[in-house]
Amino acid sequence: MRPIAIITGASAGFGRATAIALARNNYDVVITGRRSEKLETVEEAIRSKTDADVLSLTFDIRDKEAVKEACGKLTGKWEAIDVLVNNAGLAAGLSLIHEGDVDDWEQMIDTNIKGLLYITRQITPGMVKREKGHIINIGSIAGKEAYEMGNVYNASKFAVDGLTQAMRIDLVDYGIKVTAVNPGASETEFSLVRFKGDQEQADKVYEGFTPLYAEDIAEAVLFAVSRPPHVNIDDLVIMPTSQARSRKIIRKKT
Ligand code: NDP
Ligand code: 8X3
Repeated sequence: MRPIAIITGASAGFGRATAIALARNNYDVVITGRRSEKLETVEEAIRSKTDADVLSLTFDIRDKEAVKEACGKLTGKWEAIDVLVNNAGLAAGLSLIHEGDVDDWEQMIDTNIKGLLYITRQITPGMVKREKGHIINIGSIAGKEAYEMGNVYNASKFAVDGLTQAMRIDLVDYGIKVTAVNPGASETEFSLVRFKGDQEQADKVYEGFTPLYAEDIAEAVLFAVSRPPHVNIDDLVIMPTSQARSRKIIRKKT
């Protein structure tokens, strides 16, 4: 039987690339997100390129009841989840702390922290029962060091770092692996979302250097899940070569 992975936020970016990479490497995949039309394109890509079985679940990860209801659909062959990739997340805005938008703050906290917890709470009891499983939390360099105007996004990713450490401790008795993958600047829909659809502002983030791409992070997830049973990758920080710190990026003048 093929192992099963559930990837949150698989309609774009890292999640999409990770779902495709896992499907190419013998996993059947459950893909989640809010945009069903985007999930359909990921389903098509997986079906056309691999033999994997794929199940799309459309829900907002901030909605506790919706998460519960969606996970209730994981029956039959989909019940025994081997890998949970907690990836759904976002940054909303970039403002000094005294100028921040409280709605943006709530969106980040509700998605990056509470959403991650809601789905983890649904999926981990089965892993504990089976004494088998692997949780990959997508953190960030923003969860390792704060940067100017990062404040609440930083805090949400520091929380992911803390939760990863806590999950590792709580789940080690049950043979469950827990890994954090913490990327630096990566060109996905991330900046377009952060700047609320302002493409020009989003493009500026990646100007003059080569950022990471979604496939780079998918490969890291694949590496972590393909280690032998006695090896757990606890914490990976992956940066573009030109980025040494959050705000130390070498850019070529154009
Ligand atoms: P994208 O914007 O490309 O993808 C984000 C994914 O999260 C989408 O599939 C989106 O799906 C999903 N998502 C967002 N909000 C919700 C929600 N409320 N409910 C369900 N799904 C949601 O960004 P990335 O791929 O770059 O981001 C993935 C993760 O990586 C995030 O946690 C981000 O913080 C982190 N990260 C990103 C970095 C970067 O530079 N790009 C660097 C370090 C970490 P939909 O809109 O369909 O709901
Ligand atoms: C995304 C990377 O540096 O834009 O987590 O916060 S950064």
